Amino acid sequence: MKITVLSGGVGGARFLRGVRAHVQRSLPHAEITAIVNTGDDMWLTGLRIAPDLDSIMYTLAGENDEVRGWGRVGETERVSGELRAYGVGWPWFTLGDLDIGTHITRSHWLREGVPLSEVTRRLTSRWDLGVRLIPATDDEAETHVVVDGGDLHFQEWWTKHRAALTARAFVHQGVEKARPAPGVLEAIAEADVILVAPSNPVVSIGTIIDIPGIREAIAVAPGTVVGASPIIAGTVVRGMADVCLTAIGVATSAEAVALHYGARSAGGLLDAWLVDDADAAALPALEAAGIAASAVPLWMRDTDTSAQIAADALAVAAGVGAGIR
Ligand code: FO1
Repeated sequence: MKITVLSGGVGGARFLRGVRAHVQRSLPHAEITAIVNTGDDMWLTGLRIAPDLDSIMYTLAGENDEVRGWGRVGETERVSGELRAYGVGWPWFTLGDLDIGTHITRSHWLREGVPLSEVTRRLTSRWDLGVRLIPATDDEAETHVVVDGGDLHFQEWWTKHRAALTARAFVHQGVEKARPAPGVLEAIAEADVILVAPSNPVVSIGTIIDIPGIREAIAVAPGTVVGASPIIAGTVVRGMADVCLTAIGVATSAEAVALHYGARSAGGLLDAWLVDDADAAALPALEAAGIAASAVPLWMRDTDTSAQIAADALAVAAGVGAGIR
C-alpha cells in the first residue's frame, strides 16, 4: 500500500508521526511519502532554512523540541548569540547550534548544485525515518505576506509579528515558474491514499497544491484523497491558520476549510474529510457537497491519538474507495 501525505510543518509532523505509528502496527509493508511545503523557506545569514522539512525530519527522528514544536531537543544558542552581536540575521528568529549544523550542510550541498530533493534525501538518510520526505518543489518559491505598507517574508510576519499585522494577501513568489520536485507527481499518481495533513490550509497545503502540476495530478489521481481538519470547534489546533483563513475570506471552521478545498468530484481536492466529534453537525453539508465526511476525535495529544486519526483516515478512504458513502 502506498500512502502519500501533503504536509506542512509542526502539525504535519505530528500527523506523520501518527501515520508512521499506525503503519508500523497495522500495515507493515505500506510505504509513506510526505510531500512537504517549502513556502516558509528562506536564506538567512547565508544559510538556507527549510522549516517544514526540518520540523518533520527532527520529529520523525525523535530529535525535535516537542515543547516549542520546531528545532532540536537539547538545543543551545551560542552561535545565534554571536550573530546578534555582529548584527546579522534576524534577532527574532533563533537558529540553534544543532539546527545550524543542518542549515550549513543543506547550504553546502545546494551551493554545489545539488537539488533540494536530493539534499533532503541525504539529510534524512542519517536516520531511519520510515517516511520518505520530498519537498513540493526544488525551486525557490517563498511565501510573502502583503500587509499595509509593503510585503514581508512569511517567516518575518509569522515569527517577528506573530501574524498580528493584517494580511491583505499571500503571495507565493515565483510559484508560476516552480516545478514539482522529482518524485512528487509519481507519489501522487501511485498513491492508494493521499492524506491531507491538518496543516495550515493557506500557507502549507495551499502552497503545495499551488505548484503547477500538483493540483492537476491530484485531480486525476486513482487513489482516494482524505483530509483531516486543522480546525476543531471553530478554533485552530495550533499556529495561526485562523488568521490566514480570514485573510482569504474563509471562515475558521472544519466545514469551511473542506469546502475551500472542494470536492474532487467538483474539481477540488477532497474525496473525504475528517472532522472532530465537536463538528459532527457539518457532516450533512459536506456530504451534500460531494465530500464523504466522518466525525472522529481529532486532537493529536500524542502519537497514539495521531495514529488513531491516521487509522480513521485510512478507514474512511477504504470506505470511499469501495464506493461506500
Ligand atoms: N518560530 C518562532 O516562533 N521563533 C523562532 O525563532 C523560530 C526559529 C526557527 C528556526 C528554524 C526553524 O526551522 C523554525 C523556526 N521557527 C521559529 C518555527 C517556524 O517559524 C515554523 O516552523 C514554520 O515556518 C511556520 O509553521
